[in-house]
Amino acid sequence: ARAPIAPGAVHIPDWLAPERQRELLDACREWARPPAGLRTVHTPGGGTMTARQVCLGWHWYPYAYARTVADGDGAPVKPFPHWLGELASRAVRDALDVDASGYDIALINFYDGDARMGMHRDSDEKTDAPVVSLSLGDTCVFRFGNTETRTRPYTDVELRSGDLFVFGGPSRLAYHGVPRVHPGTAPPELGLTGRLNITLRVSGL
Ligand code: MD3
Ligand code: FE
Repeated sequence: ARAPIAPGAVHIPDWLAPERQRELLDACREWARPPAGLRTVHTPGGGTMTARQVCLGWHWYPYAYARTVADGDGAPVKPFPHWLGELASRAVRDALDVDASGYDIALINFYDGDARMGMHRDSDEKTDAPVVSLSLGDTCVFRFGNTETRTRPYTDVELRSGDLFVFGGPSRLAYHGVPRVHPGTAPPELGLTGRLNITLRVSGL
C-alpha cells in the first residue's frame, strides 16, 4: 500500500520481502568492511554523527562529496553496483509512477540503539532526482519536516525493516531526521542488531 506523506513523499511499508532484506543486509555487511568501509562522519559544524556510514560511488570528503578517496584509509571509494541502480528505478516507479534512471551513489547509515540523525536537508546532489530510502533492522521514528525550518510542522513516521520511502518533487528539499531507534525491534530472522538505512541517489556529477 502506498502512503503519501507529503507531495512527492511516498512510504511503502514491507516493500522488500524477507529474502530480499537478507540479501541487501549481506551486501551492506560486505560494503562495511575495510578498505573504504564503515566510518564515523564529522560535520562542518564540528559535530560527530552517531550513525556510522559507508558510501558507494562517491564519498563525503570534508566537506564535499568526491569520487576519489575515502578519508579514513585513503582507499578508493567502492563502486556503485548496477543492480542497486535497477532497484532504485523500480522503487521510484512503484512509489511515484515515473521512470527514473541514472542512480549512481549510495549512502548507507548504521544505527545502534543510541544513534540519531539531526534534522537536515540533503542538498549536495546536483540533480532533483528522487531519493530512495530502504530500511533494515530495528524500527525507527523518522521525522519528515518542511522546507523552511528544522522545527515544526513535521510528521513522525515509523520506518520498519523492509520499508521503502521515496522523496521526490517538493519533498526532496525538506528537513528530515531520525530522532530515535527502537532497540530490539528488528525481525529476529534477519539477524541484525540495530538499524540500517540505504539511500540511493543521482549525483549529477
Ligand atoms: C528526505 N538518512 O542519509 S532516511 C540521509 O534513516 C538520511 O538514515 C536517514 O537522512 C536515515 O541523508 C533518513 C529518509 C530520507 C533520506 C533522504 C532524504 C529522507 C529524505 C532526502 C531528501 C528528503
Ligand atoms: Fe538526509
